[in-house]
Amino acid sequence: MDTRDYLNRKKDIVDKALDTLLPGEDEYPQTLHRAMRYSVFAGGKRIRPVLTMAAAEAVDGNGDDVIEVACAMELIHTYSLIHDDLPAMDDDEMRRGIPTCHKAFGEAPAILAGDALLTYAFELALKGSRKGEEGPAIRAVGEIARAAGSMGMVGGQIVDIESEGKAVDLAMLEFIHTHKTGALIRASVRSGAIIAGSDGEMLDSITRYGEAIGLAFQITDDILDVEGERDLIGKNTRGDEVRGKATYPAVLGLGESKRRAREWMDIAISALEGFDGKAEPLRCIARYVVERRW
Ligand code: GRG
Repeated sequence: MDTRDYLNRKKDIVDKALDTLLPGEDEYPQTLHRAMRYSVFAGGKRIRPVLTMAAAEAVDGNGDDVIEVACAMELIHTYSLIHDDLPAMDDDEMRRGIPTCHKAFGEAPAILAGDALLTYAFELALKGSRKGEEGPAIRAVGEIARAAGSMGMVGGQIVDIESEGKAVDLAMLEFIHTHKTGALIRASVRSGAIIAGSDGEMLDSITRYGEAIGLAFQITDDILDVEGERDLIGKNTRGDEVRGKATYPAVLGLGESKRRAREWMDIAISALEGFDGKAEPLRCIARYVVERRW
């Protein structure tokens, strides 16, 4: 299977859907809608929505049927990037190769654009979920909410901020990574699979896959911050070191971090052992996650 071709095709579907689903730039209040669209269409790999679609396909569903939920995952992700870049958090000037939302629009519009993306994501997820059975839909949306909140991404973010400049052990580092990044990736695959009708052992396997690639993804992100190319990544590198962030390279060194990223990739692929060819995109994405250069 040609991974790049698959990712590009799905990214195209996601981009078109986002364009249709998001309020237009000329829709009142324009500043807010422009800021939302600015960050959503600044680029981005769309890995979370593609995972939602690929997970639905792996359990014999149709990727297109979960498109709204897939888009909702990307909106939550984009909101988190906008807020993470704010002066009160990482205070970053560049994201996805262009000035960050607050640099382009000001702090208040950036905060509100993030808020609006997060809330719209749930409106969208519910709308999309209503196409299928009500039970799985409600369950999926509840899981996305939990993954985004204090027990998931936001919880990981606060621990990450509080541990800046402090000595962090591996257990704490894994807590940060599994919550800050892993929770949303896990929810991306689980929501796709749940809405496509999956449950029981199959869903457990998809969950193990999601948890493993979440870790592989964040370890690779840490490695790219050390040795990636700024122009490819679209933001300044070495930011983690400057801020004294808890990262795998800082705790374990680069070599061991690379070994662990590959180990989690293997665990992700093994989790799909009982699946047929329809899970091939998920297997390819697991490899892509650690081999990517941005
Ligand atoms: C709740 C404010 C708030 C933050 C949550 C997501 C996050 C925590 C912070 C963003 C900074 C960061 C490095 C997070 C780790 C997750 C991550 C690797 C984000 C980048 O995701 P990609 O590579 O980005 O998928 P693109 O631009 O391709 O979508």
